[in-house]
Amino acid sequence: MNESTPLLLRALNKEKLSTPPIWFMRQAGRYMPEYRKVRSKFKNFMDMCKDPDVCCELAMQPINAFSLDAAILFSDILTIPDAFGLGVEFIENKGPVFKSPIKSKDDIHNLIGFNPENLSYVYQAVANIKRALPENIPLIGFCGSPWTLAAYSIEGHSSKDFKNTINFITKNTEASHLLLSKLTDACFLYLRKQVQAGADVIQIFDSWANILDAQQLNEFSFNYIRPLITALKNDPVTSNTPVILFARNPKCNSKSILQTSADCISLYWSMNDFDHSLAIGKTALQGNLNPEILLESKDIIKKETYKILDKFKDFPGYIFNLGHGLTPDICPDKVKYLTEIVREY
Ligand code: 1CP
Repeated sequence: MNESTPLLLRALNKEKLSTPPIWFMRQAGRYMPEYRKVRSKFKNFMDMCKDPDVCCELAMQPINAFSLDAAILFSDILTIPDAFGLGVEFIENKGPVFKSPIKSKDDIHNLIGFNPENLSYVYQAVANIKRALPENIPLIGFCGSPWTLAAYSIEGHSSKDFKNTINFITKNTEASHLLLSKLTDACFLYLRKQVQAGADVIQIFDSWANILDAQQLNEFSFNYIRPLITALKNDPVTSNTPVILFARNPKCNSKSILQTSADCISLYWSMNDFDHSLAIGKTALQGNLNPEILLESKDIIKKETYKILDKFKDFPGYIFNLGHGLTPDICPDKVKYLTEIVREY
């Protein structure tokens, strides 16, 4: 890759760069006043996600505010369960709530087939964002991991520990595997459509990897992420599209996460025992800064950011990001300051 190739793609190609590319998980969202202004026009969050022009405007907001090195599709991971007819709603201060969550084996057997065309509003948003972006800024498409989508679909809402889901998969293991394979097929078709519409990179969010023990993590999560990535690598449409995997604080050793064959591992902020030496030349790395640091003073932000940059300065293919998403309580000025000090380092 040459000097004119976007920094994000060079890092994903495992090149050592003097300045890392910068983008942030949840870079579009409630912490930005310009987001809140658009959001106030919609009663339902999902209605906003179904408007491709609004999604384009929202995805461009952080690019315009902070000149980041990548845009991410504005949408949500729960579009897939919604397309399976589970009725996803977002309730103020409560988060997602499903009208018809999965309650039994029969619900899984009777699930309607996934039709990727039902999510054409997402691919239209991808195309619009791609058109709005300068040519040198790549667009990241995304989906939730099959496990994380299954957890919301069974629990029916968010939860700290997803106890009902853990009970369900323990009691209904075979049917749970059927659900996970249906979700894996849906994720593949969905991501393929996003790439056809213009996504340059894909990120898979396994946001609830942390609630599984090591054995369950392999059985219910990585066992589906691995074939999903393999299917993407074997399809002519997606074979050249780099895949980033974010797993929230997974209870596994570095080897098993590397065995997913993701092109890049997005490190949660507390994943400090991840063995970088095993990743050299195999995968790029991303993230690792605790987002809560952004609630601190500029001095502390600088000190903690430099610790992360020192840690990855010799790693071939590091992408600067947080160890999880930006939260609504973070001040946009601090986000701007963070991008400046990374580029000055
Ligand atoms: O009322 C509002 O304004 C809704 C807030 C919001 C936003 C801005 C939600 C609801 N989703 C989003 C956008 C979103 N979600 C994006 C695009 C924005 C960007 O990154 O710039 C992305 C990539 C997501 C992905 C997402 N949604 C994840 C994975 C990332 C992560 O943080 O781990 C998850 C778990 C969700 C579910 C979700 N969506 C929204 C909420 C409140 C939740 C629940 C979170 C929980 O269970 O605690």
